[in-house]
Amino acid sequence: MERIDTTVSPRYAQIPTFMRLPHDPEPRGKDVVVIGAPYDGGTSYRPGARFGPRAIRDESGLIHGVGIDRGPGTFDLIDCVDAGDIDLTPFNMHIAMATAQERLSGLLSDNAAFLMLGGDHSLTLAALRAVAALHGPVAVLHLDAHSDTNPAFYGGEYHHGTPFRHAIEEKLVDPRRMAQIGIRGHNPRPDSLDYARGHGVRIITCDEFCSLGPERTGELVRGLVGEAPVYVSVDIDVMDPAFAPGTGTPAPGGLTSREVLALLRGIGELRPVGFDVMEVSPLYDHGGITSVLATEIGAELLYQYARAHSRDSYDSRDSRERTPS
Ligand SMILES: [Mn+2]
Repeated sequence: MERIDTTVSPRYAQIPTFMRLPHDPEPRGKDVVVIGAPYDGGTSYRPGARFGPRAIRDESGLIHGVGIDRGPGTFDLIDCVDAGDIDLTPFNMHIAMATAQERLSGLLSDNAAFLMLGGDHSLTLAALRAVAALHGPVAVLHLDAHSDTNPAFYGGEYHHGTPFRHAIEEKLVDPRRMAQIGIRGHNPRPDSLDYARGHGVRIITCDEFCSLGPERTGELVRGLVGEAPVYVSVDIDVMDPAFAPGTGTPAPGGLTSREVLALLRGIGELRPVGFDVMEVSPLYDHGGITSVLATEIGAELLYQYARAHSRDSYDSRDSRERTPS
């Protein structure tokens, strides 16, 4: 199966898969499988993230996967497909989480990695359970306005503000190799960040990020993560609502899309083993700004995976192309 050829079919035509990748519900031997997780049963405020994967796919026809001055395109380097969506019940979170974990584990037994398109952030716990079963406790690069290490709310132990607390408790992640970037705004309690910091998580608040800049933040992350397998989780609300209004819990004063994309460009120096882009709620979007950005982030993550995992071939190809013959 091939990607839809954009020189033949206009980018707004055909049934939308992510970046016009082939639809393959039973992928085998792929580098990265894109998988939608339409679910918002864990949201605490604005709903609508269940419509995220569709909106992201809709906008993603725009993206070629070949960046300016970047050498080969993403899909010249790695083999990717869109496996469609996980069928998650909207009525029972425990069933939904188990379904997500089973599907993601299944993908990892036959393929190297996945890119999950959310869906609310509660599902990242299911993703980390699947990833840790294969790789052991992973390093984490978590971009978010919120630390998502809250306690239970309204009697609910699992919701979109808790996945990383459970991940630490279940030893799915190594908190000393975990960076949370972009944290800001309002928290339920003055001590809301104590849990993460107390476990050794490096919180780089939005203010700290702005004084460090993406490059020095990237160095800091590289020092923290090293060669460990790293899971990258992007909550779209890490961006300022000016860039990403379509989300469940917007927090003004956030990062710009340029800053986030610049930061993500360092992932190719790490050893990424899985990705997600979460919390896109098209109901609150305007002109598709948030979905377009989520698309761009997903495309960047795939490219960085290609860079990280085909470093030798990439570097040789790249230098060959630059050498005048
Ligand atoms: Mn989050």
